[in-house]
Amino acid sequence: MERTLVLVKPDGVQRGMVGEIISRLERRGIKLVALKMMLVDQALAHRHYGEHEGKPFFQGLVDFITSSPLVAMIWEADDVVEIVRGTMGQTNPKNAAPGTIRGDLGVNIGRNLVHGSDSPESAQREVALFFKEGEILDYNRNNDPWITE
Ligand code: YYY
Ligand code: MG
Repeated sequence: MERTLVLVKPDGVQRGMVGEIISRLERRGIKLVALKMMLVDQALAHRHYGEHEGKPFFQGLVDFITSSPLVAMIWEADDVVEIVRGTMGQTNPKNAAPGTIRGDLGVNIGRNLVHGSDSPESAQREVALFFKEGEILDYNRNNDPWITE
């Protein structure tokens, strides 16, 4: 089963959007298998956003993501990376479709509320950065047959 890392970034926590964002993902039908609130340090921020090192927005991004607590989660489903990216909307909330998290709740690319891994490979790497295997739970949901055939 595919997994993805989702972060409610510091702006989402500060704005009281944690419940709203989790609720949207829950309603989609995907399964929550790990969740914690944490303060990300510089080292983790650099590793998580390593692909963006050297870009003009990198330092601002690291400062922002380490500035205040965030909520880290792992969600599970077939094709969950693609499903979550769709529910999040485009990177820049200005261009994100209405009905998506970013399109409904944000206006600025540097305050886009949520992170979701961009490929199954990134997801594996990011899940391992944020969670120990023992923090990821394996359980059944009785309504699964009503969500996927
Ligand atoms: O995966 P996603 O979050 O949608 O976008 P990325 O291209 O990976 O960029 C990571 C993060 O960096 C983005 O969510 C906001 C920020 N950012 C920015 O502040 N300015 C940019 N021009 C591009 C990205
Ligand atoms: Mg990305």
